[in-house]
Amino acid sequence: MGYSYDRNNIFAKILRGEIPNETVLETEHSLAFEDVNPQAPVHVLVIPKGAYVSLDHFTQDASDAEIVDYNRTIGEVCKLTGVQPSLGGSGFRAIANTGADGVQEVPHLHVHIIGGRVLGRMLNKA
Ligand code: DGP
Repeated sequence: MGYSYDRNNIFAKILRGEIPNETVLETEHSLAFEDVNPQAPVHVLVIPKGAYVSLDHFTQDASDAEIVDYNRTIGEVCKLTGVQPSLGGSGFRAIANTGADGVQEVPHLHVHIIGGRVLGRMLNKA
């Protein structure tokens, strides 16, 4: 079963400029913007511009240029938002919810960069 990308998902609309966003950083292959429903003082979403459903889709099918750009963008967001420990920040969590068990709401790869407060343990016991 291959990957099926929904061109009408919300992040595809953001990339086409049909829905506004608060951009943190834009590069050739990636866009970082504020989450509309922040869970912490820092909550930025980083997405590739390409049509990738999930992290596994992206890491298997994206070009080397896209993968490098995307990872560098994540790093740059950590700097720009002040969460990077090596620059005096208090750390962060990077989350890529995927599929049904991962409770992914928007079917376009996004990494959440969340910080600015102590985030607690990684998972609650179900
Ligand atoms: P996830 O559960 O990992 O698929 O998280 C989706 C995130 O996307 C959630 O934190 C809220 C955010 N989100 C949903 N719609 C919009 C939108 O229209 N604009 C922005 N900036 N964020 C959105």
